[in-house]
Amino acid sequence: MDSKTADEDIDESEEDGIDFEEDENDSSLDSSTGYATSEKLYENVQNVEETRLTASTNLQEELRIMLLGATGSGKSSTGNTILSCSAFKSDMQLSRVTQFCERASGNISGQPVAIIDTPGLNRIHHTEKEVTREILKSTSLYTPGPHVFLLVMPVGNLSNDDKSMHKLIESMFGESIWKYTIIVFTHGDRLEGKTANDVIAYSDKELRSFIHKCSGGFLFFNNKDTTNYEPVTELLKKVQTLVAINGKSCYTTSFYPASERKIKKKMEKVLEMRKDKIEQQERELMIHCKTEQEVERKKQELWRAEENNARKMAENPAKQKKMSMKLAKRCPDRKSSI
Ligand SMILES: Nc1nc2c(ncn2[C@@H]2O[C@H](COP(=O)(O)OP(=O)(O)O)[C@@H](O)[C@H]2O)c(=O)[nH]1
Ligand SMILES: [Mg+2]
Repeated sequence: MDSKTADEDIDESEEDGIDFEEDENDSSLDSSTGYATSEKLYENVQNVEETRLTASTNLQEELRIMLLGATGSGKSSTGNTILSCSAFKSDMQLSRVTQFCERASGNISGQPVAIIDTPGLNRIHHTEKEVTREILKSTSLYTPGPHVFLLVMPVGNLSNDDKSMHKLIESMFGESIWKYTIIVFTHGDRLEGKTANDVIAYSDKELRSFIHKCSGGFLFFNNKDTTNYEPVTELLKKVQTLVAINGKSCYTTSFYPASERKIKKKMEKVLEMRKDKIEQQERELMIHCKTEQEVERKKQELWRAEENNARKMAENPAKQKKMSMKLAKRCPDRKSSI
């Protein structure tokens, strides 16, 4: 495999005279958002693991549900409870927790669902930024976007970590995210005979105001009791109600805060510019790898590296400026911005 870094290649791309100018009429850009369409950018990408658990013959639209929350909050277990099988790794052993977004499909009482599990939004495995990147990337990957986010947290009052995580979520996804959010309190086995509503009624004010913010309300899951399917059917009803309240729309990347949208636009431009190089590297993988699985794994690695580099370029105005100036010298007639 070509061992050149994306940065080195980008310098070469300049030699090739790649145009950094923004083209508003580019047909690869979504006309409403101005971003490159995900179909265009990710047409050959499969950088998340997809597990088809149930061959669904149902023609109903699949509901896309994305799990968010801290490491150890019970996201993967909740995904498994919903799908009634061990689709996601769930463990407190750090080496086994989810590092990348993963998707698994199944159905709830005949309704097709796709669950997207995500790495924890706290700094155990990765830096916060890397996790943020991974989640944002996969949000745009599952076009047009999730119908619902499940914010998974163990039952209890809000800690300072919870509050800063909520701030992080809002800065990543914009305030609109709360319109698409249902809170799932895990460890329902701790209720000790109290009703879920009583637990919330006697919880502190901050938790109750946070629940107010989330349009989908809350429910409790006991992931240790796999014999009780009732919470899962209750969840489906809540998801369907929320989808109705949102006019059957789903969360899209157009809700990203302006700063994130700007980065994303630049990032997609860099990836678009590098498309030929990436495709060339993909062809080389096909020659050098022994099995299809190896090709897929290497492709995932390649895309992760490319996207991380594109993000770094997009986030680093100094580097962009350097690139633009180089280009301007080479091609003085061009408006050089990415
Ligand atoms: N008692 C109890 N344990 C749970 C529940 N949900 C998750 N756990 C445990 O909490 C730990 C972390 O769960 P996991 O799903 O891996 O969390 P994630 O990091 O958010 O994906 C695991 O040991 C689970 O078995 C629950 O409802 N009740
Ligand atoms: Mg997990």
